[in-house]
Amino acid sequence: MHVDLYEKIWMYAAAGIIVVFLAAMGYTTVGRAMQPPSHVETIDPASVRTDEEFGSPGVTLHEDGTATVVIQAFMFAFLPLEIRVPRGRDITFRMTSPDVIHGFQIVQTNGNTMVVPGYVSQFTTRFDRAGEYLIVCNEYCGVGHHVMSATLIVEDMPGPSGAPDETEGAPGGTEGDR
Ligand SMILES: [Cu+2]
Repeated sequence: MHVDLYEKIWMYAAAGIIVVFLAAMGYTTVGRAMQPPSHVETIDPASVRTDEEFGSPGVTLHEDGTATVVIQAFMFAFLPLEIRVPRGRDITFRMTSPDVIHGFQIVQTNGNTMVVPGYVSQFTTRFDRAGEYLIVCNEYCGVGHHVMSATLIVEDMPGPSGAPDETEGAPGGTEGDR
């Protein structure tokens, strides 16, 4: 079958683009550890504000030094507005929405997830650099979308009781985050 030269060029170009897209997905998933929150946990959106866990969002520090952050994402803010977590430890973020779909992105880190009403989004990451990070909503959610932000403060905190602090001796942290 005869295929015109220009037709061939476009066919190869289209196939090449698909290969590039798949390679980019593979690289960000495996190389940069960007994965969608994988577990499925449901919650009634109408009961989020009175829920035992999500009704009182905040940071819980655990005895082993890790922390859990419970967050409510709603039109048009995050609760809590300011989140303080320890540097160099596993931080688990748990969040849900009582209204529409929001995004939760900790700028310049791999902390990024959709927040879908009816579901609990969860991911665990750690921050090696102390300082202030901006959290934004990256899913358009209504007229106040552009003001929907919060602050993450990563700071050195005393290590878990009885165990030596593994982050000691590395002030300022290593470059970038995992
Ligand atoms: Cu939003």
